[in-house]
Amino acid sequence: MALDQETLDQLIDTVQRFVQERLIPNERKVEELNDIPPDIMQEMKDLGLFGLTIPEEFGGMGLGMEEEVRVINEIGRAHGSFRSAFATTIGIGSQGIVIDGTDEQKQKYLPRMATGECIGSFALTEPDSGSDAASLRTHAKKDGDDYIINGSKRYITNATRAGVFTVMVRSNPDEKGAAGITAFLVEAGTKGLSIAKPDEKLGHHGTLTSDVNFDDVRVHKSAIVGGEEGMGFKTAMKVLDRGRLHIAAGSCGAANRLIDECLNYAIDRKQFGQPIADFQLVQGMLADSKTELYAAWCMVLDAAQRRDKGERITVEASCAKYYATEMVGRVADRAVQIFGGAGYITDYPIERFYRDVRLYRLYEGTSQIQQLIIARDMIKKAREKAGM
Ligand code: COS
Repeated sequence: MALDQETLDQLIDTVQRFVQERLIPNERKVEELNDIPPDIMQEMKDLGLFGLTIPEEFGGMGLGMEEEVRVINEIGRAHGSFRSAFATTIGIGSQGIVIDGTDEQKQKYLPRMATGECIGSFALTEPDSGSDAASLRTHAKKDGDDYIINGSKRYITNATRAGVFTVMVRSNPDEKGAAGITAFLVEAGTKGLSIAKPDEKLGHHGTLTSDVNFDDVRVHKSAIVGGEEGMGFKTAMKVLDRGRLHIAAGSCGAANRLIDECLNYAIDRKQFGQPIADFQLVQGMLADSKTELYAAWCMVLDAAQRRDKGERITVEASCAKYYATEMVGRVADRAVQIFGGAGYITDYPIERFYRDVRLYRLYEGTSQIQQLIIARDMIKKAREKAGM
């Protein structure tokens, strides 16, 4: 734990108030603008949200995993795009540098990331490489002390806002798998780097994702994360271990909000002469949502605590992400059911959550990729045990 209990409680309390007083009242504005209102973006920076996980020596709060999931659980109550605006900077866009970066890279980027001045973005996915991340084709050719990068990345969150991208690139054309991949830090504005117009999406309006194209982009070898070629895939996977728990925590936050919305509505709404909360079929839905949320949150906390103890939590992060993101999908579906027609119109936040939480089962590894990671590890261990 980076913070003592009292300081953590104060942080959670501040975030809760910020969510209630600033983020939730501005949710509709995010939908209207398809962007985060500039004053809210500034307030998120002032609160230190862009530095939550950046080590203290570089100006951040240096939160451990448990502390991070507790904060993200609160932020997750609001429109998902508020979280997403700073999530790449505290997560997949900075953690490669935090975990594997050189001292020089940490000094160069982390202090500006912690203040939100430099937004971090993570570029792994490509038009022909999604779940099979190790098959990526964006490539780098060595030219003296430089590398020249060519290729294209897809669905890159915060690309238009980014100051620096962690880009996974094939630096060894003879090595078709994970071992040929190197992570480079490429700054926005570098000649040859272009960002396409943001994608139009089912949900998460206000989160801007785009293609990022590399056309003879020249970077110095000092831009290699950690300075060593061929380590990029492992860096990406380590970053995703943490990122998947973050998404699981955000899913729990969204489920918490949905359940509160359902309770308020069910107590208020009367049919057949009584509040619908008094009908057992509605109670069944409320109870199922509460139970599944409790299970997901226990998984998230356990995995986070294990990571803070130094355990490798690849499997636990996948279990938590898989369960929590599927759980919030079911909770959102029940919420639409409890709200009835009101759950389908934009006057209430339910239809938006229903669309937004669908994304959680896709990014940072689909549910099927999580299943694959979990089962592969089970089978490997069973074979080892059997001496096979
Ligand atoms: N931490 C550290 N190292 C890891 C790791 C982790 N979590 N996961 C894998 N590695 C290492 C492996 O140990 C292996 O190293 P060795 O070759 O030294 O043994 C190497 O990385 C390759 O791993 P693996 O063989 O498991 O790679 P696969 O190509 O089979 O792919 C999956 C593994 C499917 C898990 C990976 O491609 C994946 O996560 N896909 C989904 C991608 C994703 O989440 N995309 C979302 C985009 S980001 S929003």
